[in-house]
Amino acid sequence: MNRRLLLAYPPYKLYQTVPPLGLGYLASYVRENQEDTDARIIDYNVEGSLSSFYSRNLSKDLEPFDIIGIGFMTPMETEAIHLARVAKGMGKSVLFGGPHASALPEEMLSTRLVDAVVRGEGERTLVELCKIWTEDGFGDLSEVDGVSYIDDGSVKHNPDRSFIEDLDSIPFPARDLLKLDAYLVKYPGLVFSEPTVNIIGSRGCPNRCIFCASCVIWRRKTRFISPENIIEELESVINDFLIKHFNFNDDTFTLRTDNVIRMCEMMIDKGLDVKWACSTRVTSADKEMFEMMKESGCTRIGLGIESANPLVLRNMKKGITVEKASQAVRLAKEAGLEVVSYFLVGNPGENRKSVKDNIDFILKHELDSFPGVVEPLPGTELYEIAKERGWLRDFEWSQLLKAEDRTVVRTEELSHKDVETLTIVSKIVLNRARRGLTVGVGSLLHHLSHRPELAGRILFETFNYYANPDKWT
Ligand code: B12
Ligand code: SF4
Repeated sequence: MNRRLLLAYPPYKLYQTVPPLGLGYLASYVRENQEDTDARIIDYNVEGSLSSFYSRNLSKDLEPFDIIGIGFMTPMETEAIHLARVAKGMGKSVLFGGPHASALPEEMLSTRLVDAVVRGEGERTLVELCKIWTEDGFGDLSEVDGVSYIDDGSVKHNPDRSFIEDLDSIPFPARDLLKLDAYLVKYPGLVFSEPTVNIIGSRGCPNRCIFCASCVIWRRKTRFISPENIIEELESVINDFLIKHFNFNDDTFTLRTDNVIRMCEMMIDKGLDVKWACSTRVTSADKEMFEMMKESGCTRIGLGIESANPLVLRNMKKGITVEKASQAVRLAKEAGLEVVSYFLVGNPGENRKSVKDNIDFILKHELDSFPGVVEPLPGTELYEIAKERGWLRDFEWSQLLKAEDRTVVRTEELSHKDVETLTIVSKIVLNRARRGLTVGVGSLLHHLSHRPELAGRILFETFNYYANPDKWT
């Protein structure tokens, strides 16, 4: 029987966004493996503003479909539930997937708006669900690995779905179902100012950083797409969409140096003439690889450093050292790559001294980085630690990562307000140092007006920093 599947991505208030690749993969996999199912995608991030989502006639969007599959991250929970409520009200079958629902299947099912939560990798599970769908809804869910559902009033969690071993066997994401142009109009200049496509070369990360939720979906197993397959995907994007700028969205793109070097060689040999960027860990920094990357068109690399304090790095189980981070920045810069790095404030062990270490590191290495607050995402070790130690404020999941510099987690030495204040002061100080006095003062005024309740603290800490930076500990 013919089924109509809508994969929907709720809106999220972020200054920039990119197409949801996960939904693109699901759609292409269904298209290839379940011919009687017509899959479509709506990303509400490019369909209007966050507020217009609530006034929009969603029933009109959902009407043509039988199954509504909603993928989302934690800050989008409220909007995902709103969409599910409209869909259920119309008698549709509703599925939740993605990192938030995978971490909290019971909570999601307790809304009674969802037929099943698809945990982890979704392609094969979704195809099986489409197979058992009839006009009466999903049939027997008990045999479908990777789903949680309610049976006879109680929640059932079927065994985890095994991973697709050969990632090359998954068709390229259905970019034809995504309004690629809309992202470029609404969110220009995400990585490059030219039209850019996001792409991945691997799934999963083997590391154990306590704040990271990648493991919720990928369970710390890493699989790689072959360099040949990546090149084929790049060529297909160049041919189909005339786009030659790419941003690799992998957790740790350079985990396999040999794969990266092979991919770069092919890019050069084929004269692809692309520009690209990626993110990785400082532990996989390699001179030869960085040089090849540069030669093949890579202009920018993101490094997850997170902290320049040894104790905080140890506590967050980052598995890197400050020295290694310095070396990676140096190697990347020597190869001619622009370095973007990420720093977090509020992991266990954080105090004034460790925040100052971050500022010193960023200044010493002339990085254009601004620390952000860490948030306890569901399914992470940080959430468990913070809960056990009583470090969490009362909060709703949908609040997380919604507003800049707001956190619900404290540390041994820093209160919630301290974590927020020190993050803001880091930004002011770094703006002043890297971009000049006017920008520094502008940054101070901006934060004072946005956080009037923290104004006294911000002024006090900023004054203290400049009075004697070396004693700001
Ligand atoms: C690239 C990326 C981004 C990009 C692009 C996001 C996008 N629109 O796709 C950018 C930089 C914009 C981004 C932003 C954010 N991100 Co992000 N992001 C990632 C990253 C590194 C890769 C995502 C990806 O493409 N994966 C590849 C595809 C194949 O996997 P997938 O999307 O998970 O989809 C699969 C399954 O989840 C499942 N599935 C997903 N949806 C559905 C729906 C249905 C119906 C079904 C059946 C299955 C299903 O099947 C898919 C195929 O197997 C992940 C980490 C990771 N490794 O997954 C973090 C991650 C998803 N991001 C995260 C977060 C927190 C954010 C932000 C909230 C951060 C912030 N400061 O605001 C924002 C949210 C913005 C937004 N609305 O998009 C967290 C999410 C945790 C959580 N509990 O929500 C992750 C896990 C990072 C982490 N290490 O903790 N992100
Ligand atoms: S290295 Fe990156 S992706 Fe891997 S666990 Fe740590 S933060 Fe997550």
